[in-house]
Amino acid sequence: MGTSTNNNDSSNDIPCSYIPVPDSLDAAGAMAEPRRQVKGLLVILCGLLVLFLLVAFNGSYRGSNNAHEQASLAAALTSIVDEKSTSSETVPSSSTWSRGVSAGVSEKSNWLFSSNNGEMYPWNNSMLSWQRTAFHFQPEKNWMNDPNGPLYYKGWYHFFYQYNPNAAVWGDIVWGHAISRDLIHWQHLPLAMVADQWYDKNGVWTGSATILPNGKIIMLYTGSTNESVQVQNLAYPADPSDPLLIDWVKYPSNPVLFPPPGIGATDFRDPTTAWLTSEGKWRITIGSKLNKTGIALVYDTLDFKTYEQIEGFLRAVPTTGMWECVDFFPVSKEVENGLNTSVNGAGVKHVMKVSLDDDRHDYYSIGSYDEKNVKFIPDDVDNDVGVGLRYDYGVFYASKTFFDDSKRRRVLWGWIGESDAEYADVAKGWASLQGIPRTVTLDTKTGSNLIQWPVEEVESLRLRSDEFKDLKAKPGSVVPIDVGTATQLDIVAEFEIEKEELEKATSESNVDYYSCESSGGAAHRGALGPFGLLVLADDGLSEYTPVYFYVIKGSDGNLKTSFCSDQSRSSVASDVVKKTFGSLVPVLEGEKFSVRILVDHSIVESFAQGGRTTVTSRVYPTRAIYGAARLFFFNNATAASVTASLKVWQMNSAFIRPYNPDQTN
Ligand code: DQQ
Repeated sequence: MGTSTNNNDSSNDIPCSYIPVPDSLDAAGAMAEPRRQVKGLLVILCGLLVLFLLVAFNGSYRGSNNAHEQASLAAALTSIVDEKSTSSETVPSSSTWSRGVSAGVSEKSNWLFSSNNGEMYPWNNSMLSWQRTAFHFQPEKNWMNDPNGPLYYKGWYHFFYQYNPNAAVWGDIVWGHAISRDLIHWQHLPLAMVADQWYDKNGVWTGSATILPNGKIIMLYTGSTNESVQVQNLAYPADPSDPLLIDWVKYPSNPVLFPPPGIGATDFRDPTTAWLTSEGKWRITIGSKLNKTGIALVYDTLDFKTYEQIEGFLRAVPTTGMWECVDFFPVSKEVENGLNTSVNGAGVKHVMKVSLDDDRHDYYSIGSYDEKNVKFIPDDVDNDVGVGLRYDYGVFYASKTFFDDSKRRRVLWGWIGESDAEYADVAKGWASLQGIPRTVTLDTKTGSNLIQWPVEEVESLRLRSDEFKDLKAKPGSVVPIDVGTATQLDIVAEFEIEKEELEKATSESNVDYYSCESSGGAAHRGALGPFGLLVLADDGLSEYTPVYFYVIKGSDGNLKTSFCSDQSRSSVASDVVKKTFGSLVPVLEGEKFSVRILVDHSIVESFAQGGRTTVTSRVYPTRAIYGAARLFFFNNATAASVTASLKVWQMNSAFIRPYNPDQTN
C-alpha cells in the first residue's frame, strides 16, 4: 500500500504516502507532448515579480505585520487573481462517449479534458506522486467510488466500497473491503463481492448493511444484471464468528427485488439500511425517478427475502431527477449521541439525503417521519429533499451514514472524486478517495441544519503544533503563517472583524446574498470580505487555494456570511477543474468566524462554524508541493481589518496497508 514512511520532502520529518508513477508518462500511455503554454509563462513571470517584491521589501518577512509589505502582497494577490479570472479554460463542453451511461448508470469518471481539444499540462512524476493523500482512505491502486455497507462488528470498523480492480477509471465494479480499529488506520482485505452472477454481472453496485437485534448482518446491494437491469440482491457473512467478515455469501434465490411496474430498468438502485416499523417489519427505501421527479420507493420485509412494496413514495420532489444512494436516519433533538436507524419519537428529527445524479451533489433535508403514512415531511419546503441544504458544497458524493454502536455516534462517509483529467488519473494509477469520516448531529442551536465534524480519532495523527494569537491583517493584506511545510495539516482558526467596521458597514445595494460560485472568488473585494486562509500556497503566491468568509450586510440590515473555497489559482495547470464553491453559513450572536481545515496533499476539507457548512476541494498544485507548500492568512476586504488566532498541527500519515494477521491495530 502507498502509506510507507518514505518521505520525499527533506525539510520535515512527516512520513508520507508518495507512490512513484512511471517516469515516462508516454510509456504509461497516458500523455502526449504538452502544448506550449503562454498563460503558464505569464503566471511564472507574475510569480517572479511577487518574489522580487518580497525580497526587495524585506529579506525575511515571516510573521511581519508591516502595512506596506502586506499591501504589496495583497496587490499582487488581487492582480494575479484578476488576470486569471478573465482567462478561460480550454475544456471540452461535452463528450460523445460515456462509460457509465453505456453500463446503465451516469458517468462516474471525470472524463473532462480527455478529448483532443483539451489543453494538457506537462505533469511530471513528482507532481503526480505528491497528489496521493497521506491520511485519507484510498485503495492501493485503481478506481474507487461510493462507500458501501459501512458497519462496526466485533471490534472492527468495516468499510466496503465501489472498486474497479482493473483500472483507474469507473467500470468493472466490485466491492473492495477494508477494516480498521479506529476509522483512520486501515488494512485491506480481499474483495468482498465480485461480479460472478447473472444478476450482478455488469457490476456489484451500491448497498447498505443492517445489523439485526440478534447481531446478524444483512447486506442489500444493487446488481446490474447481464442485461443491465438494476435489481436488488441479498448477501450475508459466510462465517458470522469471523470478526473480519472476509467471506460473503450471495443468497441463492437472488435477486430479491426487480424494478416494479412503471420504473425504468436502469432507475432502481442503492437500497438503504433497514429500519424497524412499530409492527415489527423491516423497511427500506430505494432511489428512483419518474420522468424528472426524484422518488424514494418503500418496501417492507420480514426476512429480507420477500418484500411488499408500499404504495406511494417516502418523498417525491419534481425536477430533481434520479435519486442515487438515498440515506434515511434519525437525529436527536436533545442529546449529542447518534441514534440507531430504527429510533423514532418525540425527541427525534429525521434526515433524508439523496445524491442527485443530475448534478452530482448530496442534498439533505431535516423533517419528520410519519410512520403511519410512510412519508418524510420536511420542516421547511425550501429545504426539501434535493433542493436545499447540502452535506458539502465542494466535491462530495454518494455518501452513506452508519450507526456506530461502540461510540453511540452516527458516522458519515463520502466519496471524494477527482477534479483533474482522466488521463492524469491513469498516469497516477489511482482515482478518488474517501473523506475523513464525519460525525453527524442536529445543530440544536439553529435547529435547521446538521453539524458535521471529523471523527475524533483523526486527532491521534496530530504531531507538533504552532499557535498564533491575534494576528492582524489590514484591508488588502496577506500575512505568512510560519508552520514550515504545509501539505499535511489540521488547522483550527478563528477570525474577528473590527467591531466598528461591522457596525459602520452599509447594506450592499441590491445584494442580499454573496454567491461563492459566481462572485469572482477571493479576488472580488467587499467592505467585509473576503478573509481567511490561503492553503497549499507557494512563497511567491503563484499558486494558492483561498478558504474564506465573505460577510455582507443585507438589505434588511442583517449580516450574512458565506463560506467558500476558491480553486481558480490553486494550480498553474490548465487541465484541472478550478471552480469556486461554498454556501451561506449561520454565524450566531456572540460567535466568531471559525473554521477547521484538514489539508492532505490534493484534498482540502473545510468545516465552518463548528461544521454547519462544509466545503471539500481537490487541488493539484505544481509548485506549492512538498517543502514549498505554505500557509497564509489573508484579508482582501476593502474596509475592515481582521484579527486571526490559529492553531496548526502537522499531521502524521495513517497506516493503510494490506491485512497482516500479526497486526491487531
Ligand atoms: N454508484 C453506483 C451506483 C450508484 C452510483 C455504481 C452513485 O449504485 O447509484 O458504481 O455514484
